[in-house]
Amino acid sequence: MERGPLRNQAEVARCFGPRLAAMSANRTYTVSGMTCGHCVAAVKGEVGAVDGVSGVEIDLDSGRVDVSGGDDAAIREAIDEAGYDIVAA
Ligand SMILES: [Cu+2]
Repeated sequence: MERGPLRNQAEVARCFGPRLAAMSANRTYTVSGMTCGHCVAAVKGEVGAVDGVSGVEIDLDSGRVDVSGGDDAAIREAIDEAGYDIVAA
């Protein structure tokens, strides 16, 4: 009989390891053009809808956008989609 739990754990790590790593990554972007709470909400909405993103924190004054999880390229696209420019990441 196979040692189910151990084998499963290894399989889970192999299958989901990279995905879990991507999902738990924290990224910071500096975005220009956000001038009010509506801008913040727009960026938050677009970025928050990206696959794998579990959290978005935005500081309006500095333009700092902290994103938990998700794919870098998809996050950049979402910020662009919301109508704002990334000046640093
Ligand atoms: Cu605004």
